[in-house]
Amino acid sequence: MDHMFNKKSETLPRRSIREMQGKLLKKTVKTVYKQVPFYKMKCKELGVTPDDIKTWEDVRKLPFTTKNDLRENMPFGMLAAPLEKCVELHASSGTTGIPITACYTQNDLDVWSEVMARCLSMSGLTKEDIFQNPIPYGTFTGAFGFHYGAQKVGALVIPSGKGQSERQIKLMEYYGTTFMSGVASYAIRLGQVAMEQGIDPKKLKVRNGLFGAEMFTPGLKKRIMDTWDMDVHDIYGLTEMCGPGVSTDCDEHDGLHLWEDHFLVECIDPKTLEPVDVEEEGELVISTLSKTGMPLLRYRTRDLARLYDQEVCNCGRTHVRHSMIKGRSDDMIILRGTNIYPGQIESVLMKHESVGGNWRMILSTVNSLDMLTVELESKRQLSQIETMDLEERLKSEIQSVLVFTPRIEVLPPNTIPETGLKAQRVIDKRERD
Ligand code: DLL
Repeated sequence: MDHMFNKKSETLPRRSIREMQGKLLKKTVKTVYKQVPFYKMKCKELGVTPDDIKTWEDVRKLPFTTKNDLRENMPFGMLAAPLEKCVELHASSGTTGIPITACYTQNDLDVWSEVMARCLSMSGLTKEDIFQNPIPYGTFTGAFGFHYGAQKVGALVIPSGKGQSERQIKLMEYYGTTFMSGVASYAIRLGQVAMEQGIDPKKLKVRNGLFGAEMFTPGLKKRIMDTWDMDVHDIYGLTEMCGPGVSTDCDEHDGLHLWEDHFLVECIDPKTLEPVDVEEEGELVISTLSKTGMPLLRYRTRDLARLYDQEVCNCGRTHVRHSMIKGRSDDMIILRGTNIYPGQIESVLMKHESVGGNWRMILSTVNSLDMLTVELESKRQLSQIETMDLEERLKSEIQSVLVFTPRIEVLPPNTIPETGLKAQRVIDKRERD
């Protein structure tokens, strides 16, 4: 059963949430207008001043912020507080160019711990839990966010870091870990490593897990639940906002509650930049309402999701829910004129009991034509006949989704190389003109 860490805030009447958002937004705009040259310039271009912001709906008068805007002002140009007020720095993994750097004031760390404590409690964490945190401690926000939040709940935190998977399993066995955090694909990897060591993950004491940081279909979620015999919750967040802690799904498992007393979310059509209708898919755009280190206005996350109608959820929380993240708008691949999201492939793969959790798509050019090869690990070593049978079935099922036939390669367990923090689902080797 989930538990509310901060019942008063989590069940605020909607009207109070909206009033609060209006006030906090106005305060944030006032600060960035004064302290951040980038925002002063952008607001002037649009002819908007802090006095124009009266209610939450006035957010639409404000300028957007893109990842590129951040890059151009990195590392410290977007700060609204002087560096001497900042006490911690985090940065995104920066696979493409300049890392996005965020500096936190003590206030920001307090807010982060609070929203993480809410997310963790919502996923079942209590002070009786032994909480293992198999995420690298470093500039990536993951480990510290979970660490601060779990301590705030009062759980016993094992800061095990990432890597050394055999050791992670030993720690779980030795200390009797009951709750695990992490990057979704790593939970699968750990399960396999346990089995290779002759330990059935189900026999360990881990009963709850909170995972995120990457695309994570219901199929993969179920796979983790079955492997570990645990309940799994999904947590969303990004370095620009705080790191993990923006939203999580409650026990209803019907959307992720986004903490509206700290974040103001919109859902827009990435082409027209206009709001989409309720329940319609669009890009999440988020403004921070309580940050003092690097507050952001209308940050374009590039993450695609749907915002649900704002009725009260059965769990009692009043904060808006969004669907799981379908993927990033820049994850979409165009292959022979067809738009593909990696999630579509994952959904097909995870329906098959004999498919393991690790997989990737390799795009190549053969005779001037785009080619898709889906590489996947089987859960256990398969015979030649079983392999051929699985390949044939996957070929036709994926073809019915994509309209053309991919090549399928079934590999033995644990053969797809680890790619660092997050799984790399797409490898594009296509020749460009
Ligand atoms: O990944 C923060 C985080 C750490 C979230 C641990 C959850 C757990 P970044 O490295 O800045 O921060 O990457 C943020 O990851 O814009 C999404 O595209 C993706 N992402 C994060 N959580 C989810 C999720 C962390 N639950 C980017 N589902 C975001 C799908 C997610 N994608």
